[in-house]
Amino acid sequence: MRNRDAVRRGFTLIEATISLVIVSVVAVAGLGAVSISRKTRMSINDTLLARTYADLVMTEILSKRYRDAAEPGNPLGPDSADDVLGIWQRTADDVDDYDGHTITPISDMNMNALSSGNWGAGVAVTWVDAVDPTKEVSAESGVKRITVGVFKGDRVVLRVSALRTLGADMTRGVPTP
Ligand SMILES: [Ca+2]
Ligand SMILES: [Ca+2]
Repeated sequence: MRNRDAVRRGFTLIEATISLVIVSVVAVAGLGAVSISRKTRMSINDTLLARTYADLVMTEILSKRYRDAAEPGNPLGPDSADDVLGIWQRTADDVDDYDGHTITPISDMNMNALSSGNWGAGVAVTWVDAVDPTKEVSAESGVKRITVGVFKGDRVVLRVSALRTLGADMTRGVPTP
């Protein structure tokens, strides 16, 4: 009888140990799941925020004319009256004035910050083939591809591209130089 009690106590101890191990394994697995879900949530939030920033920057660029009114024959980039130090976004008046610029933090046309300092956007503008816009060309083609890459710190979160045609200025009533 005493022996059976001892055996029972022994089993109970083993059972308790096993269940403690199981509980710890479950707890560790649970912590992993919480941490993955927080990472996933942060990544989704970053993507949504980056999308919003990309839209803001792209909308601003697309509101400008296709090419400079005073110097329509210029290569891509800022023209002589653009790119005034410190207020270049205010003086940019055609889409390719943004080429090569980095906007950090994300700011509106009046250069008011819309994001924290670790967010920014880099812009590239190229001429592309009018029939196949995936092909870059080195001379005026009537179509420009604008690419906005939004980054957080040193990580590019997303890139968006839009096409802008010379013809679009005419349909919008903007005199075409
Ligand atoms: Ca310009
Ligand atoms: Ca320009």
